[in-house]
Amino acid sequence: MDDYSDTTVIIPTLNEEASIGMLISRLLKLYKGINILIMDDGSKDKTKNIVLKFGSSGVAFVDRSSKKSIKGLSASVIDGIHLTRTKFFIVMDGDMQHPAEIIKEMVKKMHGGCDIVVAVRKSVENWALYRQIISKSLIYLAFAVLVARGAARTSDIFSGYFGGKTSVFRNSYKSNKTRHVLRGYKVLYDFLKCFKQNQIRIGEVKYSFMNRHGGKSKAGARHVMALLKSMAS
Ligand SMILES: Nc1nc2c(ncn2[C@@H]2O[C@H](COP(=O)(O)OP(=O)(O)OP(=O)(O)O)[C@@H](O)[C@H]2O)c(=O)[nH]1
Ligand SMILES: [Mg+2]
Repeated sequence: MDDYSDTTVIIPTLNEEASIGMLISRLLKLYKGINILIMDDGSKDKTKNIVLKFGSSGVAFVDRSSKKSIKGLSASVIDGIHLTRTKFFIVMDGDMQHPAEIIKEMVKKMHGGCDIVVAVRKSVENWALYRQIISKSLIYLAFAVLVARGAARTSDIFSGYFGGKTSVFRNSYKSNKTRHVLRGYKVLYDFLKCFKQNQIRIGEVKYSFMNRHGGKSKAGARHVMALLKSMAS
């Protein structure tokens, strides 16, 4: 069995009691030595209790609710990247929409020299038509912004499932802090726009996006506004 102790899986959470326990068990079972970092923004359900039951065996829970720092998905991921103690990290959702099985391939690509590895969605199942139209238009616009700036790109610029070399992301953030929309949702996009196209090596792994396993979606109109701000900064 391969050893995954050089990788940390960062999982931002907000009320994910329906799936977080199952997801952590799955990661620990599949990947020997893996580190898991739960970045929680003050879940009001049992998320915290469930995570703490795993003890300190490679699973850490960060309660951001008491912190004065900005709350948000991007803010939580960026904090997680700074708390990561391993050479590599992977960000994934806590609602089982991101299949844990492909982490093996993602880590392989990072070991092979990729600075960033993006899990690329093959299909989005069961999305309402209006959500598909809005999503497609925003993708074209955001992609065009990257092309116009000669910035790095990949076939799924809005993927929430990605990873990379911890040092590469930390250094980029240090030089581009003000370009990150911390309350936003598109943390990968904020990083891509800060790299030049030939500056970094990007790898891709394909997967099918699944429906949420219980819990509620937090995606909404305010995140579209945050994204427009991202494109402009
Ligand atoms: N820490 C933190 N996590 C968040 C926040 N908003 C969402 N999350 C988590 O980020 C992940 C993605 O959020 P989702 O609501 O599933 O977003 P989505 O996958 O685009 O939307 P659905 O397809 O409807 O599930 C989940 O693990 C959420 O619990 C937040 O403000 N802070
Ligand atoms: Mg989700």
